[in-house]
Amino acid sequence: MTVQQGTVIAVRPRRARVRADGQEYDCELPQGLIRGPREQRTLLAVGDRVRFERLPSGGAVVRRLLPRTSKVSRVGSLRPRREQVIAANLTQLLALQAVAEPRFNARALDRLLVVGEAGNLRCAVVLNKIDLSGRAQITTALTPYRRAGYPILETSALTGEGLERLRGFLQDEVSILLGPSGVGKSSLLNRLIPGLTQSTRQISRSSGKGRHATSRVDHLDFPGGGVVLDTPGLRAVQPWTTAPALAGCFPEMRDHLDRCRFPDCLHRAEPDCAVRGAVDAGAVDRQRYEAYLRILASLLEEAG
Ligand SMILES: Nc1nc2c(ncn2[C@@H]2O[C@H](COP(=O)(O)OP(=O)(O)O)[C@@H](O)[C@H]2O)c(=O)[nH]1
Ligand SMILES: [Mg+2]
Ligand SMILES: [Zn+2]
Repeated sequence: MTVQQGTVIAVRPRRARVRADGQEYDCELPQGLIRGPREQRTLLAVGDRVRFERLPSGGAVVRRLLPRTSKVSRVGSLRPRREQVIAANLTQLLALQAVAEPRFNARALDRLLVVGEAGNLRCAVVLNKIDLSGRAQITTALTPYRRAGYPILETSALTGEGLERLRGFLQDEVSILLGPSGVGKSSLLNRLIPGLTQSTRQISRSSGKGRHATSRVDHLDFPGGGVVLDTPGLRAVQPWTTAPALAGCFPEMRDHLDRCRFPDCLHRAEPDCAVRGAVDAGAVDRQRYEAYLRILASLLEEAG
């Protein structure tokens, strides 16, 4: 029996594909890593590091999940409220939006950035489809994010503009690409990774929403070093965090948090709130503060 350490590169209901020393193993999971007799869902996520054992029979079994350094985590769709880890041990999250097709969605972007911050990831924004008309307007709409300190990468998978900067961003990092279906995640990766043929889909004209061309997290080696995870479109993401921790997920608010009068201030209507002071003084964008309030309300409601 040999016990080895490896990285999960794909998950299925009761199994995980684990890579170790350039080899891949199809592993069974112990009961402790499967949630619920009904759901039969693995508690492992792509990127997880595990200890696994190769059996004399030729099979393999995961024995232990090793601690995560970071994660991309949301509230699962099933009740009761539970954490759904989408990926683990990443260095950065790239939140994608498009100039159009699908329409720019600031609220989706706000939530994805909170997911990244809550999961201990460096975050950046990618604005794709800059070849389409309306670019200037969306670039302006991204000003609050730029001011919050997020790098903004503007790209076109169609013309190739901005791809070298994106390549530099992905090089030697472990990144996840998140954003609504149809913004061009797979198209960008197809251009950056030679030989890659991730399926891409035309956006259906009627709904304006991209169809789900991918249904899982794809673990892709980046040429020259690094890993990129391609994902299907995530719509209404509820970040896995708590109301008191939420303000810490807005980098531009962090510096002000210890100056509120009340240590448990949620920065709504409390007197002497330093965050609201910073909003009034223009140091924190009002739009981002409103995003904070919206997500806070949804967290409080669901905890309710
Ligand atoms: N005009 C334009 N179309 C793009 C661009 N990137 C992707 N597309 C198109 O948008 C559609 C969705 O792309 P896809 O890569 O599947 O998006 P994903 O769902 O985020 O992976 C496809 O029809 C692509 O050809 C771009 O930069 N400009
Ligand atoms: Mg895709
Ligand atoms: Zn406050």
